[in-house]
Amino acid sequence: MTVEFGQIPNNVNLSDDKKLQRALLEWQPSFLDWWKEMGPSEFNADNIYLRTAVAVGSDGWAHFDYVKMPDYRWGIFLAHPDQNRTIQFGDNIGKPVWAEAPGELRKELKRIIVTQADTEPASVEQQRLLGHTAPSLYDLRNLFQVNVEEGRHLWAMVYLLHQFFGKDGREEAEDLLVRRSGHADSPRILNAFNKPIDDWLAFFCFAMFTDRDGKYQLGALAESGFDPLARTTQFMLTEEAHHLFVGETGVGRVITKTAELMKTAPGQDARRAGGIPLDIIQKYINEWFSASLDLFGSEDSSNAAAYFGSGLKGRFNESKSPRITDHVALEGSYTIERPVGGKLTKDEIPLRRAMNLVLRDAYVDDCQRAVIRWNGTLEAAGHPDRITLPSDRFNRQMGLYMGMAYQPSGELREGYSSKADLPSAADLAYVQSLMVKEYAPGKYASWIAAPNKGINAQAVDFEYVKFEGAAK
Ligand code: BYC
Repeated sequence: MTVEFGQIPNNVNLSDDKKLQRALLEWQPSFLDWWKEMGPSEFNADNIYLRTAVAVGSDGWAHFDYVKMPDYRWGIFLAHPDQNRTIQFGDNIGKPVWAEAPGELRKELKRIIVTQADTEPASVEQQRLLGHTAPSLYDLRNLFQVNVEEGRHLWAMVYLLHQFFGKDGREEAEDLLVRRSGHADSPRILNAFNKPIDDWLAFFCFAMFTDRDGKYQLGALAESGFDPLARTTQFMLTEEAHHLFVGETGVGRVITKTAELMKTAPGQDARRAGGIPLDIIQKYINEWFSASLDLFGSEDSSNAAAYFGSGLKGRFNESKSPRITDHVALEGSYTIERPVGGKLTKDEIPLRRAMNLVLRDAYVDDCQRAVIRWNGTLEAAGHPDRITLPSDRFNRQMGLYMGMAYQPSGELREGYSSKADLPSAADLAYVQSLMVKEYAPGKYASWIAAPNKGINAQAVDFEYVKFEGAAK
């Protein structure tokens, strides 16, 4: 059931909980100030065709209407409780799930929630200026949908901090609005969220690869023995699917257009027909895939073992996948390739210590599926070129291969710098030169194909944004 409390739609009985009400009402103005300062610049007066969650059921979570972004109702929704739910993995397997944060796990839980929470406003900050160069109204609307939902996900995490972590939680919630993406003194916690996203190809790669880390991290937290976290992240995942769609189809539409332009452009050079050449697309993929692998943490991690052992963070689909049969994971091992003296040496580590890697493997398979689909487009267009994912050793800033000279092929080459296979200043400048806004309904910029279908069964030339304000 959904209950309105002021402007905060929720299914957490907010109207009965005076203390929580007070805390959230104190935080709300700071959030709105942050949104106005750091959210999409200059579009706050425009009417955007947005999906708003007004309840968790199938009839309520996808309500579409024109909304001005500052009026978006950032609600707090948890998936329905399962009264008989027990912990599904680790040392506490079979015990009832926790309705409160257990004292001995409080520090770790808070750290996981703060890390998750921090990514949500960070991504909005990274994408702040993109609206000015949107390749279509359809894409502009999708950007804003992603932005407001990241805002809602921040609310979801802030609810957990306020409700279960007392004064510490309230302080952390304030700090979430103080750190800034890319700030020299007060940056966001995880590296990928401090990288600039200055053009739409970077945005699509971010939504494809970095948001997809979100899917897997949220999926692992949806298994948590801390029930409020599990239920919060379960509902976040329903919204996350659209973000991944925006990323995967966004990169796909760029490739489709490039393949089309290569057919007619002189020398098959998409650039000469206003498109983005495949080698630049590949470099963007190299950049965002490798940065997103870093988000899984170290391949060999005592933190990951502790989170799994205590029941805080499981594997993706831990309780649902028929392929996972051992939920204690004290006996298995995982063979990693450790770089020793310039060579890769096989090393068996206890399975629990490899939980970041197990989660990452599922992620990489998912990314590979999208790459196969993109390559299908190239094949159908008769082009021999193919997109590939770089090796997991390429361009790493975290873990076993951090700072080493591995090429995208996975080979080590002395003197090699990953810069050679990342977008150069000239590549970035070229892509930037294509970033010109296209705000006429049904029109798409030169470098991207129109989508196959519109949003919520609307046409691709639907007026997804009605301009009222300065941005027009
Ligand atoms: N950058 O044992 P280790 C999303 C730190 S995306 C900087 O290797 P652990 C979204 C780590 O904190 C999903 N520092 O890693 C997407 C630790 O520090 P301490 C976000 C890093 O702890 C798009 C040290 O290195 N959610 O939702 O097993 C748009 C060694 O740690 C990084 C989560 O991440 C890094 N990349 O795993 C919007 C879930 N990686 O303890 C939203 C919550 C590690 O030495 N987070 N470090 O000070 C976690 O579960 C874990 O903290 C991590 C790291 C998976 C991130």
